[in-house]
Amino acid sequence: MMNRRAMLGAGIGAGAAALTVSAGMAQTRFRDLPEAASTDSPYTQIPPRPTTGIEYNPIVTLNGWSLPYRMNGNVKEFHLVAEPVERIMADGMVARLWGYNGQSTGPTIEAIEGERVRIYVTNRLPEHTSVHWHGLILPSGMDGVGNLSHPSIPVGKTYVYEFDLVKSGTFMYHPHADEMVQMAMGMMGLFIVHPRDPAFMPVDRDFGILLAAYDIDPGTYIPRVAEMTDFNLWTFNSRIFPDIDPLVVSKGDRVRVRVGNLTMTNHPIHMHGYDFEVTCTDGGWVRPEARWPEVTIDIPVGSMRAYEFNADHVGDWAFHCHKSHHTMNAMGHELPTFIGANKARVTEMIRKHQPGYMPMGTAGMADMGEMSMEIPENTIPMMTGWGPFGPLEMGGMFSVVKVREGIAPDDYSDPGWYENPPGTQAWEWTGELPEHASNDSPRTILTPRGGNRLG
Ligand SMILES: [Cu+2]
Repeated sequence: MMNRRAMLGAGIGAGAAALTVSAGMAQTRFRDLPEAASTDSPYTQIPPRPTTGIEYNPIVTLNGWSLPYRMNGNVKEFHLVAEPVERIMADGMVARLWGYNGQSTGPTIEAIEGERVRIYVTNRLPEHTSVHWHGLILPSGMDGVGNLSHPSIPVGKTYVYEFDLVKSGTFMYHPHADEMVQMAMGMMGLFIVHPRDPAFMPVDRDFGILLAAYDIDPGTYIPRVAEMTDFNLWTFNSRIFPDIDPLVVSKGDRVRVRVGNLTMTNHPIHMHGYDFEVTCTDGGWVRPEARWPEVTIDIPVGSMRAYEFNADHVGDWAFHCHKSHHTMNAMGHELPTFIGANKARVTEMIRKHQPGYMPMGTAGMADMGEMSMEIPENTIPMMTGWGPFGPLEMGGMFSVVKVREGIAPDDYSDPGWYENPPGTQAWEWTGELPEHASNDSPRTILTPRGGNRLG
């Protein structure tokens, strides 16, 4: 197990190795494999900031972590282990997946533009694999398409990939061997290359999310790998709401959110409270004159989008996929519609045999968010998770961006729910306007032109 302190230790160790090399002791080159770090924690682990060499702001992988490295001469070395893992998708639900170094999604690989990386990949799966470095520019034989770029990595063997990072940006890694199965089982990770010039596109907070979809029947543990469209678990980094960590931000921060999609459908990722611009794709940085404002970024299949915003608006802002079925957990899609149906008589009849029977869905399905129905073990209700005022009726690809004043630079701990200042929260109409609803608000200076005015 690798806790945050151990991560820091690994980072400091790596820094010390780099220091040794720069002191002219390159003859102490390692000839053994780098240690394969592993974690069983599904919580966000904040990577340490670099202590030597080029400065960069590490990415925070939501409910994930960054792979420790060591310097071997001037080469940055990583050790990825492809293996079966257990992922706690939410409290009360474990998925038996395939991943890397103890987790699915795998750890984020972080390096710097201009560096040479050497990535040892050990295959502990029951079948061959390979690793494709999605979006990176590299020699053909390093591209990781099994039996096209190089022989697939047999069970029990370690292969070495080595290449120069010729550009900075937002990339991914995933198998290109029995791809349908291996990606449906959760094999994927982020690969972030930081700019060599720390003054290029700097941000205060940088979040990383990979979208993954699974089809795990209620009461079971292993994804149905042949499913093409009807998935029932829509995840950020193989984690589902209500147990996806919030994106914690300090007011005034420049924030980047990088989202990659390795599911079988597109995901329109929507963030409330802000407008923003895509600044990077897996093809590279977007020139300023080529950007346009958005509030929802569609992430196509097999693509990455990074967007940025200035965190000027404090509050709790929903952040989610806008496909409403993707903010649900363990959903069956054969549910009949009962809206408007009168179930009184049938309820009476069923209760003779099953006294606890609850008729549902006759006024919509929101009642499912509140009731705790009996569900199979290892299954999370379809909509769950509570906010400060009641159930959120959400699951799946949903989290909250929490913007507050004065959060310390490396603090990502949950600040709790936002308390709306007096007069800034929707209120119940009781027949007259309260005092705070002044008609002399300076905001009304901007009178709309044209129609749409009532009376
Ligand atoms: Cu979606």
